[in-house]
Amino acid sequence: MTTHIDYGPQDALLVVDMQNDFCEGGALAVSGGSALVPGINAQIAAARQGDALVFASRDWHPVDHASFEHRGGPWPVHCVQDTPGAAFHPDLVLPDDAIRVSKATAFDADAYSAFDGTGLGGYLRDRGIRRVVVCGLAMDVCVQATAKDARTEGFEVVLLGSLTEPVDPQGRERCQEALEQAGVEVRA
Ligand code: VGL
Ligand code: ZN
Repeated sequence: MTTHIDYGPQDALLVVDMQNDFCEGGALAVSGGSALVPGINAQIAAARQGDALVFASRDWHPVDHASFEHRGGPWPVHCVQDTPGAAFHPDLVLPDDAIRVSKATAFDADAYSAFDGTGLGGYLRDRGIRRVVVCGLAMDVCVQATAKDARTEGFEVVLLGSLTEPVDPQGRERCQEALEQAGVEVRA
């Protein structure tokens, strides 16, 4: 069942990193990633219906990014700019006016949060946004960092718990507790 959010013009839906490399068959696949797509599409439709803003972040690394194993980083090569793995999931229905946010684009730095180095916080404030609704991948990496930063930036934050999956299958509870501690409302 889809979580019902009563979207309005002061809300932003932030779909985090629903890219091929984070879904089944991708370089850094999160189990259950692809299965989130229909529910996320329903949220996008509901957000538009309620005149909320829709954002989609993407991990968008240059070749030889500092986070890759061959550069001493923790991750296999993933989400290299303009490769199929970096593309949004083919079934994700992103309206043309959804705002794409690229992150972690520098050679020498990683950025897990969609707010990190993007100017997103200021932009949301300029648009009069008060609440940010978050879903996507991965729960224990970029979703967690993004939801925490959204709180730090002063927004009310709702995480759609059934529309996110962690890299570490054991990570869900720990992650949920940390987020609730940070003032994020986690909804089923
Ligand atoms: C992510 C690992 C490395 C994510 C990004 O989007 O959750 N995870 N880079
Ligand atoms: Zn990455």
